[in-house]
Amino acid sequence: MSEAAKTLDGWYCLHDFRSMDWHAFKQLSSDERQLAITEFQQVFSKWNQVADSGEGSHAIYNILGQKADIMFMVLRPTMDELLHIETEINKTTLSQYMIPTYSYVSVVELSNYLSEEDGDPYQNPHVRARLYPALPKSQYVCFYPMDKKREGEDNWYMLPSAARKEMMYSHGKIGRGYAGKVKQIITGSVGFDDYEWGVTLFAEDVLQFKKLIYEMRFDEVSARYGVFGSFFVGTILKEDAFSKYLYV
Ligand code: 76R
Repeated sequence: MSEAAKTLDGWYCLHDFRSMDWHAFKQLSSDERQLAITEFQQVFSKWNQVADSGEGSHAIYNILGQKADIMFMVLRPTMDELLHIETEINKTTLSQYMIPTYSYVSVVELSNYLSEEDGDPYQNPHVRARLYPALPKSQYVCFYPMDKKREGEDNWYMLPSAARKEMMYSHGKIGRGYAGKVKQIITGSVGFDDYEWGVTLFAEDVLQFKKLIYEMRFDEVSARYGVFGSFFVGTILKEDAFSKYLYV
């Protein structure tokens, strides 16, 4: 048996995708629509209080294309809090006009391929900043789930740890070439959802997602072992623009 990668695990993560049922929403009077928006904004203000106290983080994006209209990405110290948040969204009036289209459950993950440090990593401020991240307010987001292949000769999990380490070094090197352009958050989902990881990327220039992901496709770890789910790309939905977005 090859040695399992060791992971550090941070905040739990829910990616919750919804599509607007504009037809149904338009049937409401403008007063009813306004009430639904105001009620939903109260949910946001609770999330903001949590974020301000450093007990979690969230990001809200408009998704382009027909897979969804809105993505809520929420980070919390426990999975139970995410369950509470999902239920809270579902109980709002606005959610009656939103169709759930996809969701992803995972936990912020750092693996030990490139860093073998002394001491308790959970006490290291640099590590903590990555395990419990305040999500950036970048203009664009890109999310997709992925696996590492387990097929015949191409089985990531049968490789000796030194071989995986070498490939992850090359992966990290490409990634670092995008420092300052793309911020990535890797969340682990083995045992939690259908793929093994969620990849969430943030950038100010949407084209950098394509450039980074394309470059990685030619790198062995992605070229040989990467298996990808659906891609979602979107633009930030700032809270002050929320009622404008919902104006019909
Ligand atoms: O944690 C670190 O920053 C150290 C290096 C590193 C690890 C261990 C790293 C760097 N990644 C790691 C792990 Mn990554 N990453 C992806 C994708 O589309 C594709 O081809 C793959 C999707 C992108 C775009 C990306 C970006 N990475 C992982 C893992 C877990 C692997 C495992 O445990 O087997 C996955 C699934 C994954 C996938 N990676 C980086 C980036 C970027 C931009 C970096 C540089 C980060 C930086 O140094 O700032």
